[in-house]
Amino acid sequence: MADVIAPSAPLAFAFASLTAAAPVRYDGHALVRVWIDDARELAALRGRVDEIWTEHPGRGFVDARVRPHQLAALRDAGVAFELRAADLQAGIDAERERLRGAATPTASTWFDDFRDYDAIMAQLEAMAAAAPHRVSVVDLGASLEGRPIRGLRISDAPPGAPAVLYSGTMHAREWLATMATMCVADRFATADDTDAVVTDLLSAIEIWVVPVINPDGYVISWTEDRYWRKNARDGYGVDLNRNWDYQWAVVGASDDPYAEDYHGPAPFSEPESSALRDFIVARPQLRAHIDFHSFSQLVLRPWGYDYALPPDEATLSMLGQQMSDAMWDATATDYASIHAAELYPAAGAVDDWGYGVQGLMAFTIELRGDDFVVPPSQIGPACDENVAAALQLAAWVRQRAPEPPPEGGTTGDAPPPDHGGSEDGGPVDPDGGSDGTGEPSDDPPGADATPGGAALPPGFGLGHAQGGGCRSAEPRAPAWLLLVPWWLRRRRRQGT
Ligand code: 0X9
Ligand code: ZN
Repeated sequence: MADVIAPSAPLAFAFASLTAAAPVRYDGHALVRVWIDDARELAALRGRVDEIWTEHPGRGFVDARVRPHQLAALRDAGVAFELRAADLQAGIDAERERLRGAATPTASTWFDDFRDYDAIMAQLEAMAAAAPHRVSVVDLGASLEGRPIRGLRISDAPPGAPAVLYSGTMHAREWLATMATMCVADRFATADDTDAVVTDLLSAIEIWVVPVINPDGYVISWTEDRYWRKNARDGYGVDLNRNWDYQWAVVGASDDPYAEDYHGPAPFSEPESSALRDFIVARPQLRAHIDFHSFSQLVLRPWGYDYALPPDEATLSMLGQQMSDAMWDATATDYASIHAAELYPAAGAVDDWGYGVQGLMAFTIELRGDDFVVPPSQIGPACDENVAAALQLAAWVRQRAPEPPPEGGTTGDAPPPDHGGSEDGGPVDPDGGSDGTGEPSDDPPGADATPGGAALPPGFGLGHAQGGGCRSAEPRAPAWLLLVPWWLRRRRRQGT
């Protein structure tokens, strides 16, 4: 997986959340990097490790967490590996110690380190209080344990203007993704008149940000088990990114409640996924979505449940590559733009539902890093590159939005609520057709669609191959230009 799943792993996790007193420990658990040549080798490795954390399409390195006896067994079996971390608990302890000693953050130090659920909720309130004309708090509902799932609307445009959604923390332990989502909110919420790019975006479109979709899981990862991934369902948890009602459970998801990719008893069985679904359905003005995860440095686009090309492949691949290019321009960090299924086929994720049912240009971005525990020095660059991606996608929505009324003019009617980013976007049949026959749709959602349903072999690398062509298709604002005003303001705030 970015974090994939050994079926044997999660008993420790289940036990952990039932016994809230002592946090789960990972003493002697190691992080190993193993070179994999093919799917057969990957399957063999799965049986030898506790949990695979990163996977890449085709040949390449796989990072896995192993228990002490598994490390010894790998050595005995002559498996060649690189020991990346000998004791994961040491990293967890150091992080906990650092966070315990941290001073209460101020406005200028808020992004200097990771923040817990309460701090994030308070920061959302603070952002709204600081710019009430532009920023408002929205409640999507409550988690299983009753915590609010909260977000922001950031816009100067009339309600119902074309909109983009940025979300994070579907998976609890992916703290860098939480912070990057907050950075996106901060970039939009704190823009002043000198920030022409964001000011223009906000004049015409709505920005919605939901940084913590899985509040209970996030709290568990702070208090009980640093590597908790799922929600808090009955001590074992449901993987919220396998719980969406599009090709639910067909592949890459487990029916074992103790598996890390447990899909739940039914689609939308969980209040957290249902809350985000209801939020999206109630806002037909949404055109595009990024769900932030970590880690593997990837821009993933539909489909994730199958290697078939989506009807809007041309648009999705162009946008994915534009975001990848913007990220490279921001920090010289390479995020490969690929189909989600190329990482590994997995169904029931929010991106496939967002695109397949709602017609959104829906992406999953897997952030940088080689562990879920990363030094806080990673927050700045992760923010820079992901804010660049977020602005890139927003610019695409902006290009299709009606011009805002002139200063002092009437606001006019809200734009018509059509679905999706592409002009005639709409629901896509799970089988690739709109008539239930399983045939490719005659009437695909995207104006620039390629034929749907063409099966591709795994690891075909289309994202890379097609990427260059996108640049000429749609001009892209240079990422460094987009980041300049923010960087200037940040320096001002920090007094440097
Ligand atoms: O497996 C996931 O849910 C995501 N990776 S993670 O390591 N953060 O868990 C990737 C989801 C990609 N989208 C689809 N497969 N549809
Ligand atoms: Zn994730």
